[in-house]
Amino acid sequence: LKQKGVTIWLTGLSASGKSTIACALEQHLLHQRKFTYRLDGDNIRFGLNKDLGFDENSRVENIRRIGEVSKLFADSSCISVTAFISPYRADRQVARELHEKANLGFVEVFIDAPLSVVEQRDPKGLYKKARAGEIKEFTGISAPYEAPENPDIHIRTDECDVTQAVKIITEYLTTHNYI
Ligand code: GGZ
Repeated sequence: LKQKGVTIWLTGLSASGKSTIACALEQHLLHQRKFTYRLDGDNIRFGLNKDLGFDENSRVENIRRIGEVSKLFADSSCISVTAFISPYRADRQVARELHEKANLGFVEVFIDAPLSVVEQRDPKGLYKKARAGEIKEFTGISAPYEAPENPDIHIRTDECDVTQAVKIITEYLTTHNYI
């Protein structure tokens, strides 16, 4: 394999566009014959992490395990793409250090959309429920989101579409010799 292992770590609020961009990025890379695997709520929170909820300790443990699993995929020379809110800066830093200690790439991508915009989108009605107090500790409403201060890539999804987002990420991967 010519491929170098790397994790593309997407972070951002619920409904910011992480999953949509992760899916499109995965498709794009697979079409380029790059060995790629996507980790998201569907294959992690319903499987490995189904014992975890959304209180602070659970989120820390959620992200710790995802950091470890994404590292294993990267170690197998895969491009692993993760799409989790990952609200705490320190936890994202732990995931980065895990990769860097193993000489694997780690690219933090801030999927940025203002709270007003994601609340407007509200595709699953979760923000509405959070405002009504029906969901406790909801990120952005009643639980913190610590935005990256120095992300490797910053994508504003209220200003660019999915195709542009994929292009920004793949150009970064090319420039940094990951693909
Ligand atoms: C945030 C929640 C919550 C709470 C359920 N806070 O938009 P979604 O629905 O499909 O994605 C959100 C997902 C967040 O899970 P993560 O594993 O990415 O979170 S973290 O990294 O913080 O551990 C949302 C849904 O789960 N969801 N309750 N209280 N999002």
